Parts: sequence; structure tokens; C-alpha cells
Amino acid sequence: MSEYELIASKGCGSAVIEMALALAGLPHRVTLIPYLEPGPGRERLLSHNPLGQVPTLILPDGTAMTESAAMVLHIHDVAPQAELVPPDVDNRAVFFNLLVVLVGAVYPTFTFGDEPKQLGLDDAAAARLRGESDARRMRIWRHMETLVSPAPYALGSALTALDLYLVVMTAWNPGRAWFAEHCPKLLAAADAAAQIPAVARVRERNA
Ligand SMILES: N[C@@H](CCC(=O)N[C@@H](CS)C(=O)NCC(=O)O)C(=O)O
Repeated sequence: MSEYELIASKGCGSAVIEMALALAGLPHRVTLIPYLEPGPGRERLLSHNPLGQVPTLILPDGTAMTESAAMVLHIHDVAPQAELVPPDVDNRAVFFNLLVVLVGAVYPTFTFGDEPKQLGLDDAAAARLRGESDARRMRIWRHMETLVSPAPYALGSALTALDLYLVVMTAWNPGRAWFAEHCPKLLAAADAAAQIPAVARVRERNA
């Protein structure tokens, strides 16, 4: 195998990595599976990633990566010219922090809050978990809003991987209208990134 294989699902965070691979110009194929549905696709996913999560990225040498932030950093190692990680130290400090906020603080609010019934909770507990997750997510977004200054991208004049997460995640709950009202800077960065043809193509495929 001389190309990357991205195990992905429509509408999921795997779109971030598909955008990153496209911008980096790395040969890849996308294997779309219904990640929560029992069957051969999920069985294969579980053989690489015990959490059964997408994105899961299989490297040309067969190594499996199961965390999107690690994939972003790897893609940057292989294709630094794409500058998915900013080159200057000051911007990198903000970049690293926000990258980990996105995957370590924001993403889990979807992972656990969106499908609380899967955790075996009764209706009342599921509603409570969902409410708490939604509130926590909005708190984090509002904080991130204070840390970016789109010009036009989240960290300035050059696109970074943060913008790719924003393209995908601003379409998720609480949705564009909420971002327009409470986090217009994050939404502006997402919209600027979505103008880039390679990003737009992946976004359309995932709509
Ligand atoms: N930390 C992971 C989170 C990935 C994640 O939660 N993906 C969702 C789909 S958008 C998923 O696979 N959820 C199923 C599950 O966690 O059981 C990453 O950033 O790659």
C-alpha cells in the first residue's frame, strides 16, 4: 500500500483529516463506513481502533493512528510545506493549546453528549448528560472566541489545521446561528477556510 487510508463517516470529524490530507497533497483513499452500525466495516474499524471511532488513519506502512490531533501533527511532519501547523513559535503556542482544546475538551462533549443512550442511561439521565455537554461545549467555544482574531483565519493570514476543525465543528450543534450570535470570529474563520476549493470539496462530500 503506497497511500494513506482514511476510515471515515459522512458528517464526522474524519472530514478534518480528509481536508488535511488534500491540502498536504498526500495520496490517500477514503473508506466510508457507518461507524456505529454492526457489520464488516465496524469490525474492521475495531480491529484498528478499540473505541470504534472515526477518523482512523492507516499509514502507507500499515501503522494505524486513532486520534485526529496526532494525525494533523503527522501530516505536518510529512508535508510541512502545507503549514497546517504554523511555523512561528508564538503562533505555535496558541495553535498547540487550541488543537488540544478542540480534541480534548470540545470533541468529547459530542462523543458522550450526542449519543447518551448508548451509555445505557435512562431518559432523564440522558437528557441531563446532553444538557451538561451542550452547556460545557458552549462555554469552551466562547472562551476560544476570545483567543482568535480572524484575519481571515483563526491565527491570522495563513490557514492552519485549527480552521479545518472549525469548518467541520461549526456545522454541528449548537449550529451556525448560535455561532453567528455568540462566536462570530470562529464562524468567520470557518467560512474563510471553506472558500478554499480543496476544503469546499470535502465539505460538500460530507454534507
Ligand atoms: N479523539 C478523537 C474523537 C473522535 C470521535 O469521537 N469521533 C466520533 C465520530 S464524529 C466517533 O467515532 N464516535 C463514536 C464513539 O466514540 O463511540 C479524535 O479527535 O479523533
